[in-house]
Amino acid sequence: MTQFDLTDEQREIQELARRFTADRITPFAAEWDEKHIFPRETIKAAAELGFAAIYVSEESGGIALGRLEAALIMEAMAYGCPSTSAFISIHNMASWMIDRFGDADVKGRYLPDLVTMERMASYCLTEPGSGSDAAALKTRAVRDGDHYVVSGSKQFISGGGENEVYVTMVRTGEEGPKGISCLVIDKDTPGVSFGANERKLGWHSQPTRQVMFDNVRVPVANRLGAEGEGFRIAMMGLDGGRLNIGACSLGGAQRCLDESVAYVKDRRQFGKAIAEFQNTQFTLADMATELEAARALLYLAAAKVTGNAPDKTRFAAMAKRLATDTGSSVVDRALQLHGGYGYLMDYPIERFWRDLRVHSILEGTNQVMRMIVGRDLLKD
Ligand code: FAD
Ligand code: 2MC
Repeated sequence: MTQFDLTDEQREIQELARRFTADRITPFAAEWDEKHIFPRETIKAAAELGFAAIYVSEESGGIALGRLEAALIMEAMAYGCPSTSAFISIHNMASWMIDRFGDADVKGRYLPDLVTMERMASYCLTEPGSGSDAAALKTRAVRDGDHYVVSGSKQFISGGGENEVYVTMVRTGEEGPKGISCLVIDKDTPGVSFGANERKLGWHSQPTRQVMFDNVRVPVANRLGAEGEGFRIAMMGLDGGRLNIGACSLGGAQRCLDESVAYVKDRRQFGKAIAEFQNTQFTLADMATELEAARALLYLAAAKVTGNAPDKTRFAAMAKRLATDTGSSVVDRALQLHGGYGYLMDYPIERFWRDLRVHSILEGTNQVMRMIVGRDLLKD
């Protein structure tokens, strides 16, 4: 039985994240959403708990936990604000890539500030012409002595303009995945500029901008891994990122389920609490069942990524697909159970509905997730 349960240490970390969320996130999230406030101080406070470097090694200042622990933390924080939780997840992904693939020099120059969130990191893969087909990216890095000269643009970059560090996939060689390398680029390097903050349906607590590179000189020493390894590094980062995005959907959906359980007991129509209608009970039952099933798969996938299992990428894709689609479907039913009030900003449901919707699109669309799973099933 124990293999299906969390350990005491995992429960402690979950409890820590839940307390942090209740104190520092939940009371403020509606205002961040409405006024488009980026809660930098709150995010830095999360770093004090180690949440900026969850699976960064201890030698580099991280807390060196596994992917299940990361999912528990993301899930707990998303109970208050999925957008803020996901922002912290992306920072974790970029920081892990530096720790895992950087040499001692680059780690020493970046990680001390990233683990405390003195500096924050973005992940730059998508371009205007290449989203799902990420290996078609065109941003060029041409070698010039001990520098690369980088030109091109990245689209939809979370934290763009706000963050100090950009872990960026660039083309140093041939077309396709083998010609891609990964560079760490500072915000204040001459030639780096940003587009306008995108106007979005949700994820209002963090900015999304285009990042432009115009002959930006980046030291060769800022490359992670070897030339041509960038695509694999980017994909390995996403194995963990996708788990976290799925966990953000689980946390947001759990909040809406809990809100619904309270609401239906209180709201009366036709002379009784709406909780007494069988439709209400069956709807809640399905929401809870589907959420638990998605959670079980996500935790299993997280254990596989921690354990470097051969099928980890397939499981991360399956879990991201199921958790994000289920999360949105649960929140949609929560909104329906709230009737017209669910549509109002006086209740939190519509915010979660908007925030979770993008989880089926970013870090690989759910069609791309099916592509990864389908290809893996048919590979032999
Ligand atoms: P497309 O690739 O143009 O897809 C359009 C549609 O076609 C989708 O439904 C897709 O599933 C479908 N499709 C495409 N190819 C296939 C296929 N072979 N088979 C079946 N269907 C297919 N990117 C970053 O690098 N860093 C970030 O920080 C980041 N943050 C983001 C934040 C937000 C708010 C958003 C909206 C996006 C962010 N992204 C980021 C980009 C995100 O990863 C992409 O939007 C996503 O990968 C999809 O790419 P696209 O938008 O170009 O859509
Ligand atoms: N781990 C390690 N290596 C991997 C890997 C993984 N998870 N996935 C792919 N690779 C390797 C793969 O093994 C291959 O190497 P080799 O030929 O040596 O075997 C190489 O990478 C190329 O892989 P594919 O042949 O599968 O590449 P293809 O171009 O066909 O498609 C696809 C890859 C569609 C899966 C990839 O382009 C993809 O994930 N697209 C979605 C893009 C995406 O997720 N964007 C998210 C942006 S970040 C974001 O949204 C945020 C909010 C931060």
